[in-house]
Amino acid sequence: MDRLSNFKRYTVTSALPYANGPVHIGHLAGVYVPADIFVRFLRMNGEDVIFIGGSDEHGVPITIKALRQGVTPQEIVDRYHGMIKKSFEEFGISFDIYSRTSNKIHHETASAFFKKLYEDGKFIEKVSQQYYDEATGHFLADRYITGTCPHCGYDRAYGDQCEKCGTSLNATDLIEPSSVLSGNKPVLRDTKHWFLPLDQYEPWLREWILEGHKGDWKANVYGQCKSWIEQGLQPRAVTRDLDWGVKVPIDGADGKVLYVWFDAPIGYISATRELTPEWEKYWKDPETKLIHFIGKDNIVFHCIIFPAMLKAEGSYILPDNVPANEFLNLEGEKISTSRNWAVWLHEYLQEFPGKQDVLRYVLTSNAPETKDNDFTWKDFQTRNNSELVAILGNFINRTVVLTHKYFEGKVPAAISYTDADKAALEEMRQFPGRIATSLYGYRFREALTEVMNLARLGNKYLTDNEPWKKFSSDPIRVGTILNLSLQICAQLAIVAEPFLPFSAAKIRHTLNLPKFKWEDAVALNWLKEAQQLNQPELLFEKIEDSQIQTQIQKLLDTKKANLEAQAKPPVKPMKESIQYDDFVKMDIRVGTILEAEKVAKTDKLLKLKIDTGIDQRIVISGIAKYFKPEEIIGKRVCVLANLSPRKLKGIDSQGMILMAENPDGTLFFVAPPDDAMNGADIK
Ligand code: B3M
Ligand code: ZN
Repeated sequence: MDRLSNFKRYTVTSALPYANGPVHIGHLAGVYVPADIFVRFLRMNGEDVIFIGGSDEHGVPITIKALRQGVTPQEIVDRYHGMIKKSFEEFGISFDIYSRTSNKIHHETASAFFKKLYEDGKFIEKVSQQYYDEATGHFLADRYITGTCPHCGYDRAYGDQCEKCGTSLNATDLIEPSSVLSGNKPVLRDTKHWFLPLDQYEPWLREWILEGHKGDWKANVYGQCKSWIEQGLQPRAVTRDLDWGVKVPIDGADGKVLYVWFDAPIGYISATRELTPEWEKYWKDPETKLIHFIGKDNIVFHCIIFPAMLKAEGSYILPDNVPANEFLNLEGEKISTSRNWAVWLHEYLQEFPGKQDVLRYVLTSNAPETKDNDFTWKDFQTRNNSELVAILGNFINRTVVLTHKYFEGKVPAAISYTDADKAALEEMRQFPGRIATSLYGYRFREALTEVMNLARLGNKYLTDNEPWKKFSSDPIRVGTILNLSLQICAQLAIVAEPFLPFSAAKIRHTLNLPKFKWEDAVALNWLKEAQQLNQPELLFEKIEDSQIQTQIQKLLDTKKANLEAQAKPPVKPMKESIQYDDFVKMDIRVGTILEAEKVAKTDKLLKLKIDTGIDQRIVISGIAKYFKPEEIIGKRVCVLANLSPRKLKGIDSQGMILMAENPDGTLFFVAPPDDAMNGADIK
């Protein structure tokens, strides 16, 4: 067991969620609830532990969202960072710090890290060809480019990763790439970047992971690392041509920032620096155990790339374990922020106020620890009603109510134990150790099952002994039965604390107990004779079919909305912003089409004679595929009048007609209002 190895302290990190949307049950189940259980457990053991979290505020998902909404990336991250932080607080995720990567301290830390590697000659500098969108003038990094995954054929893979098969990609690997900005096929252009030569770290990674962590890292994590290493590692660019992120801190790198996956994990270090001046002992002392809680799509970054960065830097410790989870699906489908297929934490709390522990419970007992799992509302209801209410809540409530009924709420004495009592006590002694073993092995579901088994033991003990039938004939025996039952309640308050912190606090309050250490859980004598109990608090309540039906209906509505949205092709993203002066340079007039005819030898062009109010002039327009000449004579139009004349098929075209194009390609004249005269100035 891990505990036997000599560690003085723990640094526990949890993936930094992108601040481009609120957090949902998938985040909680995959990363934050298991990390929180682990940390609460370590704290109860008196360990020196820090629990690090924060928002990842760089990266293309954020700039794309900003672009789509026509706001700045800073506005996006400000909006979501606050929301995410609040959700974590509300669910009792007990971070020692929840920071953010747009902080100054992070920019400084990431910059210095890059600089050190740069000065130590750890990078290779390469001019390479990267996709460039000629229409918008951008290099297309990562998610700015989509195409078909060369590994699995998924047709919406991104330039950095295929979300279907999980493979990490370079944009040039994509088949049929297209720009997210314009939809155009991008071209290759030269650009200089800095690469971490992962290939050079391969022998070391083999030894450190494939030999050193065989059997101790989870099979899903080890397996992914193995397949990565065996596919052969390539140098990886750690900079990007973008303007949102940590600026590359060297000369000649204008317009370039650190790749988000270079800066984000350094965010764990920055947050620790922000938390404590003693940050170095949490990152540089070999007696510190570093553990990263993440989801499976982050494995390569935390097991291969970040460790290679830390190794290259030279003064840091490496992760001791990376207990990554698989994915949680929702009602049989992949959770998706963009399709709104999720249970959002802030909405859950509006609909199930005070029920944080219910969700923590359901997500842990159904955690995707070894394979993808499914969250269903039916299962949520069943686990609440037949486990939390019927087993845990019921046992504690019955015991406390009976103590109030027979002994005025004072803990009765245990006078003499029967053999069955002794067996129950012996069983109780086993639980804390068993639960701890599961927790040290990152098997949180198994650990929680044991907690519930302790409550089952309590229920069975009460049912077997039937104190309610014996009080008039043998109150002394009833006292012993309730004393023992109350000790089980107290033990539950201790061992449930990492999993169900809100309920554990209620149980402690009912029993009038302080917060105990984990080692106290084997003592079995927390409650002293005649100690006064409080009235029982409501721990869990039944969830009705109608509540579940509401949730299911909400998902059906989402599905319907998605289908409707799918039928509509997406609106083109906005172009880059311009100045007012750029706009007023255009002279746009209301006009009328007087004559229209096809231009000979083309099937695209129409020759139009237009009355612009200023003059009558010829405009050649590429609309022949959409309109017949005879249909448009007399049409009122808007004309860009001061566009320099251009020769098309030997004819001088003097201006341009404004058209509106739907995402599906259908085309319309921009029609001026009836009252506007020819020559009216559009502004
Ligand atoms: N923001 C990706 C994610 O949310 C990324 C994690 C960073 S951890 C350093 O899945
Ligand atoms: Zn793929």
